[in-house]
Amino acid sequence: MTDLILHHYDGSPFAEKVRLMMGLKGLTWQSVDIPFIMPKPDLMPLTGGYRKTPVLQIGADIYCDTKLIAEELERRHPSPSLMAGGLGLAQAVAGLAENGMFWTVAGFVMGTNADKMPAAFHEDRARMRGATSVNIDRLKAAAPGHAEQLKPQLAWAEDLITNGGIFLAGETAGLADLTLYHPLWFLANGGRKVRAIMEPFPALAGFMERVAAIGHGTRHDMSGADALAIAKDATPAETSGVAGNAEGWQAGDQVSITPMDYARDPVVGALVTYNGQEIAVQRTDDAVGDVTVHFPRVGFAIRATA
Ligand SMILES: N[C@@H](CCC(=O)N[C@@H](CS)C(=O)NCC(=O)O)C(=O)O
Repeated sequence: MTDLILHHYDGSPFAEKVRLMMGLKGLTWQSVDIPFIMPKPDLMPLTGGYRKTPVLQIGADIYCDTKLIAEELERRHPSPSLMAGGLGLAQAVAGLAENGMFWTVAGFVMGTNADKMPAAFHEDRARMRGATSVNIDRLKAAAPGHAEQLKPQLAWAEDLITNGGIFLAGETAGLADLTLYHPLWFLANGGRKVRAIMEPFPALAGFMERVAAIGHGTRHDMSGADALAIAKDATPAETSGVAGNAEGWQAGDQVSITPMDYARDPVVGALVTYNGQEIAVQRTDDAVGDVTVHFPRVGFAIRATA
């Protein structure tokens, strides 16, 4: 049986990025369907509080954030490589696709479809962003502004595609393509009214077809309870340890790790990895025993708790 367990839901764009990683590498994986709003009762024992989607579980090791998931999949399953064009290209594309486009797409899709979404969804996302209340009228009124912000970014995406080859780095698909693709996929799935904004950019449609053809590898469903039992039976893998760092963190320090952008739920544990790219804590939970929760260093804050 495969040891790759992806906790995700079908509508999640960031999860689509990882499903395509599985496809690009031809991997077989277990799919645990998680709720798209809190509470996420079978996920929290694994992550210790991190709630974003997706999360990759390998035994008692839990990988948070798609940037780290990509690197971990590449480390464990190097061939075929995800890194066509290099990791730097993928991170640069992420600046446009995930820091820029994703938010304008989300604002445009949510604002345009606000009346179709359940109140619980709006409340959850407002809480996740740190807002104290939901204002549907303001969401709707902001949609045209998001659309205008999005148009130049779609033109830049079109420009990247037309100046690339079949894929951004030439003949071979890589992480940069999956990174650019998933906000476009979100937009394309947002209904006829929002999809129309892509019409002046014909290269986007061809690019999306080529990336979609990569597929998702081989997916098997698994229950959340089975995933918890697997974590409980497993032991966290050896880590690369805590290397010297300007902040002075030492192995075993009790720390909290928190996303710096949104969904700032702290994960508390003993620091076991700090290697420049990645940080990880080990923690214990009755449902899963000892688990190591891994994060990218970039974009996450570490604070001492003891
Ligand atoms: N930087 C994160 C972003 C993940 C993210 O924001 N995912 C969205 C879904 S596409 C999310 O977590 N939404 C709230 C939720 O699913 O609870 C990553 O690369 O994994």
